Amino acid sequence: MPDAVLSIGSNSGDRVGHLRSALAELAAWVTAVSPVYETPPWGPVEQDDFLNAVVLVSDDGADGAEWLRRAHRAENAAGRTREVRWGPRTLDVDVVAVDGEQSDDPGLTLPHPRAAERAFVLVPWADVDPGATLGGVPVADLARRLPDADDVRRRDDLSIVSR
Ligand code: PH2
Ligand code: MG
Ligand code: MG
Repeated sequence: MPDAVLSIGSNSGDRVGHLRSALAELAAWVTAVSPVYETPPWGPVEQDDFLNAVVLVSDDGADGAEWLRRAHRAENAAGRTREVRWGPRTLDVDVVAVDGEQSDDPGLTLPHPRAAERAFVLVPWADVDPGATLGGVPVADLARRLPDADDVRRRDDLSIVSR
């Protein structure tokens, strides 16, 4: 199990640039990055498609609260402003899971309470960590059960990892 699993997404402005900027901010801790997926907007707000990816990060000294601070720092560095809940954003960095940590703190619920319903999280997560589980269930199985799992589209033409 990696130390933490982060979901990154963008559906406004330079989407690839924003995802790259998230990786640059988190670079010291990144151990693996999933492929990029084009995903239809999830939730009640009508908006443009997102680009999403899942990033595995590792740092012995960091707990969930620290990953959340780092996630917010990465969002701020990409010029993120707070807007409509579930609405369009330049960069969203969500903490999905932290090394078995469980929390029902409203400021940081772990694992992320809606991760199991979101193909845009589960599909790239299963890609980058095929053995991953969520609540004891393989992430790949959870992904397969979602009716919209086929709507997320892998964009192998896009790269967010510098090489
Ligand atoms: N993020 C949201 C709301 N809806 N839909 C997709 N496909 N991807 C996202 O990252 C996303 C969303 C709010 O954070
Ligand atoms: Mg989010
Ligand atoms: Mg968020």
